[in-house]
Amino acid sequence: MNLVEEILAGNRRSLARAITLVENELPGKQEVLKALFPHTGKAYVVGVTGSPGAGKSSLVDRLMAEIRQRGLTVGVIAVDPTSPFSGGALLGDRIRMQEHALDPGVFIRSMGTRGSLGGLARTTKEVIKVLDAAGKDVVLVETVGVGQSELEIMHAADTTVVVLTPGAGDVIQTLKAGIMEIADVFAVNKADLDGATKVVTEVQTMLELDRKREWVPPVVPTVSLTGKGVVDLLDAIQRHRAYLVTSGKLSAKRERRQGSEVLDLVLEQLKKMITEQILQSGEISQAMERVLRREGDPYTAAQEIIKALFAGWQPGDHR
Ligand SMILES: Nc1nc2c(ncn2[C@@H]2O[C@H](COP(=O)(O)OP(=O)(O)OP(=O)(O)O)[C@@H](O)[C@H]2O)c(=O)[nH]1
Ligand SMILES: [Mg+2]
Repeated sequence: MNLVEEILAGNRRSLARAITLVENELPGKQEVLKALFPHTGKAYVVGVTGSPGAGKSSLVDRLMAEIRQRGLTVGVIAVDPTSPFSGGALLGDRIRMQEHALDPGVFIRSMGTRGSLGGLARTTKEVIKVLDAAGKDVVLVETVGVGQSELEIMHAADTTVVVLTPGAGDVIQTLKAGIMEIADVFAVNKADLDGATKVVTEVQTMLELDRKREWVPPVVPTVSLTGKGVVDLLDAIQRHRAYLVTSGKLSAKRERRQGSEVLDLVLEQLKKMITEQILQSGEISQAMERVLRREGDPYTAAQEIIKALFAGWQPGDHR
């Protein structure tokens, strides 16, 4: 059996190997992704995001257990853009993995940055597909909601859970970070602490101001330390899923996602091809020299380069 067949047959070691392949851009990555693609599209993807320390990991742990209780299998991707490690090297997640090592219905993977953040978003989407093809019913993706790249990761989710806490100014911070708009469900975690009820009311009030919403995100208090509210949280996620399915929005969302994936691949490929051609063209290095000698400006140089590039452009010339 080859790697792809082993993954489809439920082999965990092969699944882990394929993810490493994808994450580290190793040879054969594209072949594996191509062969797995026809088997994707079944998993439900739930993104969990929020400020650092909001309790995302512990909440994901609880959700995972509850999903298993309901007889479904689950894959977890913990994205940590601050970590240079990957492949499950994060300590906390290694402990998690040990706890669930005997449960074949669970697969957990941590991902850190390797190269650019833009790359991390793409790799995460690819790993989601691998878990999807491997037959996981639900894929949970945890990421700190701080930057553009994390927002982009959340675009891969069918349902996005934004985790807030009674911590000072958390709602304002989240608003500023632009992750309030992407929430389909709010979890107000650490509801055992003072001020949780106030946060729930704050968010509900804010949501009421925006009456155009067809789907009003539920606001669910949770305590991930004890598991309180986690059943309600998963119910809220299920309700959102049902809403997406019955309104036809799920397939629309996924179609859009698929389209932009193809476009992204085209642009990425084009960028490589054009860069190659620019570097090969002698005219272009002359233009750059002129800029270096202050005989020409970068703007004119760029225009000249584009002109030269497309003058010699032969569609179909490449691969
Ligand atoms: N009081 C209280 N503390 C909690 C709760 N959930 C998590 N914590 C604590 O909050 C801290 C952060 O929890 P994590 O689950 O690691 O939070 P996180 O959002 O994944 O953190 P990062 O991944 O570092 O951003 C830990 O010390 C937890 O013990 C809760 O429901 N109540
Ligand atoms: Mg975490």
